[in-house]
Amino acid sequence: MLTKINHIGIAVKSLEETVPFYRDNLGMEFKGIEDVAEQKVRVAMMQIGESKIELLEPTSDDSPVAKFIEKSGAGIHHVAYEVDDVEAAIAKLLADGVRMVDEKPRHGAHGTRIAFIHPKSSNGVLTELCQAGH
Ligand code: CMX
Repeated sequence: MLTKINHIGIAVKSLEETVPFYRDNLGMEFKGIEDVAEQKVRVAMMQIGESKIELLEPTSDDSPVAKFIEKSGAGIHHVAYEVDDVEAAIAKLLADGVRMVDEKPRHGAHGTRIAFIHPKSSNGVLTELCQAGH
């Protein structure tokens, strides 16, 4: 069902303050910033080899990422796994009794279709299913 890790999401207070560390100190390639209105976040995608780091800045106080930073501070927020068919993956997990945040796919960054597994069902790690955009 899962084909590889698509990206690791990291919650940050400010992209402007954080991107230079990943780009200049760690030497990752900055792929640009995208506003994901549906998720109330601004996203900077950083590329390192075939792996990606997604920096997430909340755009409003009621953003899930704002709530996360308030409770836990900035840091690793979720792990995203790539799937070929996000609907099929959701259906399999629901049939297995796994609690989904999203029972239907939502729009993620870069044209992806995403769905989150609730952290209560994945041992405290917010887990994202991510189907690449076409
Ligand atoms: N990792 C681990 N646990 C998390 C978490 C995270 N990132 N975010 C929330 N939780 C935990 C909370 O600590 C809380 O635990 P307790 O009940 O033990 O206190 C529990 O989950 C519920 O959290 P909440 O914020 O009080 O309640 P909500 O149900 O409103 O929100 C969640 C939780 C996961 C559904 C919400 O944060 C969410 O929908 N997240 C997904 C959306 C998102 O993060 N989008 C940005 C990514 C965009 C992209 O990749 O393109």
